[in-house]
Amino acid sequence: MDEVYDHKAVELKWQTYWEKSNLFKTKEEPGKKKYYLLEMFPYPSGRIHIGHVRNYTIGDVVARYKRMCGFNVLHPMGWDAFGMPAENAAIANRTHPAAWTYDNIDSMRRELKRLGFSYDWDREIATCKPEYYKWEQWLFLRMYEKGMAYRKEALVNWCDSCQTVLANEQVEADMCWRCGEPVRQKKLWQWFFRITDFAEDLLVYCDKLPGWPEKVIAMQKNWIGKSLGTFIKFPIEDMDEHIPVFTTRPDTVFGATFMCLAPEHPLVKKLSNGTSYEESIDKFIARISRQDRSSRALENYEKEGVFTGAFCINPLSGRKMPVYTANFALMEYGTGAVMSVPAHDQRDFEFAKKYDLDIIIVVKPPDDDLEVSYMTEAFTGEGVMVNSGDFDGTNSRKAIDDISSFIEEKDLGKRTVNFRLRDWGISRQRYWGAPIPMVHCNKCGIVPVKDDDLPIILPEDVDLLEGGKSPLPELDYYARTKCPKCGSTDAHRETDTMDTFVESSWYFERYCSPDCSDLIFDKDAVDYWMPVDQYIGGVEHAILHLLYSRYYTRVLNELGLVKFKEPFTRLLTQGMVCKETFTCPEHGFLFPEEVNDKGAQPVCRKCDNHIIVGRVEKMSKSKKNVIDPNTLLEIYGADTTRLFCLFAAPPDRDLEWSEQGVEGGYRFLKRVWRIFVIIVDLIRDAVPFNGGVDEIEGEFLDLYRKTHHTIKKVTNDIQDRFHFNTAISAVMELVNRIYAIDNLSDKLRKNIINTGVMKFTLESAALMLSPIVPHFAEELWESLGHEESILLSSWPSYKEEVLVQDDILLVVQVNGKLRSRFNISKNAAEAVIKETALSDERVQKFIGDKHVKKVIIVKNKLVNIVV
Ligand code: ANZ
Ligand code: ZN
Repeated sequence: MDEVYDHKAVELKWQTYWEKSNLFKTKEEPGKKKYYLLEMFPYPSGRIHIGHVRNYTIGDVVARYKRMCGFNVLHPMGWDAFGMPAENAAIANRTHPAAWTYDNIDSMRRELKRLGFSYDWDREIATCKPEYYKWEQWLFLRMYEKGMAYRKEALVNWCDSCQTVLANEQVEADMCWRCGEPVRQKKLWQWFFRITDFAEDLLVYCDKLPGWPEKVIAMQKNWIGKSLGTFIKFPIEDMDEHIPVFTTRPDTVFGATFMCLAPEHPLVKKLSNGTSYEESIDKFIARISRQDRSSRALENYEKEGVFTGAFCINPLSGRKMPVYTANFALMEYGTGAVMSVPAHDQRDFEFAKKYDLDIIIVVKPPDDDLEVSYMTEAFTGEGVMVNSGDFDGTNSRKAIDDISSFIEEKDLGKRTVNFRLRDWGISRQRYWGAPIPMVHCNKCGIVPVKDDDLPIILPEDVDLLEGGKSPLPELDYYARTKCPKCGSTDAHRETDTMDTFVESSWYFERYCSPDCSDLIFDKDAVDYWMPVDQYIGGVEHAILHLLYSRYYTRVLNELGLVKFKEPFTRLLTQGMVCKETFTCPEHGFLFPEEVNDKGAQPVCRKCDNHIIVGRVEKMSKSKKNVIDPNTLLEIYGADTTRLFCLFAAPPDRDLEWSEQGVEGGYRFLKRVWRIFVIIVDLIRDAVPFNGGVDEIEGEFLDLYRKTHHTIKKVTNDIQDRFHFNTAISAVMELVNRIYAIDNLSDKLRKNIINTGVMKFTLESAALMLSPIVPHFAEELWESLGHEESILLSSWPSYKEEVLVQDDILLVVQVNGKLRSRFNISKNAAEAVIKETALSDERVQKFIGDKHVKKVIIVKNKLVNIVV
């Protein structure tokens, strides 16, 4: 063992060793318990960022830990490699998306390897490879056969000046992110997956996922959005037609004073056609079509509308209600029509105030005399029915039921269930994605590609067009094809590609048999490994990715390809990595090197103005507070970087970046290294002590007990709870205990049992550290005389009977004043008591940098520190 800890040498040595000895290779071992640990695979954007490092470190600790506990662990890594950033980068840098992507994959793979993650790299997949997306196309064909994939006309964000479809993220305040021109909604024929068929099942199973964070479950439920309500038909005046509405508040029907249709509602044009309202309606529709549909429904979005000129009749009150079209009515929800009850719905209230429409109270708050004239907002609570004919006087909650029954009896409508969830639109008018395996034939219509012709390979020999417009429709050699059914040449390929969320909805199954070439995956392998036991990733994927994955698994299940419905048994969403930002009132965000750090208040180098500091924010380039993991790897190495990510916060919480924290981690490793250097030669040949407590005494008994305690605590903290931070603290304490023994070398030389205890303690420490700082631990392990990798050892175990001891409570005084207290073994040596008292955090605060003159120990009672 070298005198000093040289992280570069140590890490290189063990990474090379692991690779050579194929230690991370996994295969199915029937009869052995499996554990599938998966972290969300990255988009190959170019470099690993600190968020990845944190995510993958957490996963790696669990993978290594489970392995030491005897599980057969699957821990794969790959690349979510299709998607728009590759296209944009390719246009900006004049390269090809494929070249850009594969380059990035190479450099990111190198970075991940430098971090020492225990991936089985033989299972690496990249979703942009034909071997991968061939099976996605194959599955698409199966879904098409079953009616699970279908085509319909739907709205997209469209930029006229770029002549292209925009993703929601590319629309900024209703404008195109590239050219700044207004975006409009345009109807295009597109492909959909019928996820709504599983809405109820996806919802029901939300309650069967105890291993998921509650907040994620809540978000999923909310997204699926099941509402129990009633359809009610409102006849249109002078027309043999009615407007159906969906309402969750049938108790308020008598208070409905006007009707709001979504601008896209077919009746809007029909009602206004040829009337004097036509022009204003058309203008309104055109304008609203430029508003982002998802924000239109938001509470604080300005509500606006226009009168169509038509009226409908309230079927219960008989009242004539003007029909409006309004931006807050959404075509995709319910029936696209809202019976507006301004007294009891806030949006309707604001709308009625703005356009001076009637407000009628039909639910009265129990102990308040509500009056329209002084209402400042809608009353949305429960109450007593008024102005509602025969229903007056009843409780409004009960009236929901009564009025629904009445409506059904009179055949005016029907109780119903409505979901917010929409079918999944998977068409992208983009180049860098998996081609949809369909052909449009002018004779036969839509014809699926034959299985034998798969994969439909995305052509790589293309020039990308400015603005992001897909080159595929213009690419004759690709787009023109023969009809698979009638052979006609009057046919062309579907040139839309699939949403990249499709690739990430089944990659975890593919990992089980990544090279399988005759099937989507090997069924036995999937049966053995799936479902994923622990999935780890960012909370930004709490809704879509996870919901789509759950849906896709149901599709596979329905097609008889897998036996389960839920892909992820347990889910951990890790917190963000945050860092302080520096802002100068004049120069905005500053890089650390632009800050003059002298004095109490940091100052901007550019203007000498004071700086507002202290805001901790998520890392982002624009805030100039990003940490490049490569810098860390260079200065401190992988083990310290990993240690910091785990030590600074529990995994599900945000982590605040701190230079001192990293330094502290590095110091701890050096401290462990030093104690090994000092004593390892004395204990290398010893047999780890494993006997009863009667055979040892004094500080070695205390150390032996402490080691068992530490093993218990670290095991409990890592297992299930993943509290790596407290686990690491426990090991730190154990190391402190070793340092507290005076004349340690002498005591080891003199007593053979002591060397056995020490060997046990050091081995346990190395084993417990090994999932966290694996290279470092391998080196310790080797220094202890082991010839095999520490990875092949078992997780240490503790004995309950060793733990039992009579603890006593000692109080600590500083200069006679009570400052702290702690528990310690009755037999603890004086040196141990002294060390524990001095290293106590609260005590340290009172010592500060004063000189410690004397430490007086009153047996079994107190410690007094004189400074
Ligand atoms: C009358 C009413 C009175 C309503 C009242 C609410 C309160 P949830 O619960 O989220 O399912 N609504 C129906 N279709 C709509 C559409 N296409 N666009 C916008 N809003 C629509 O919401 C159901 C309620 O949302 C429905 O109940 C309807 O307004 C509105 F005091 O009907 B309610
Ligand atoms: Zn044909």
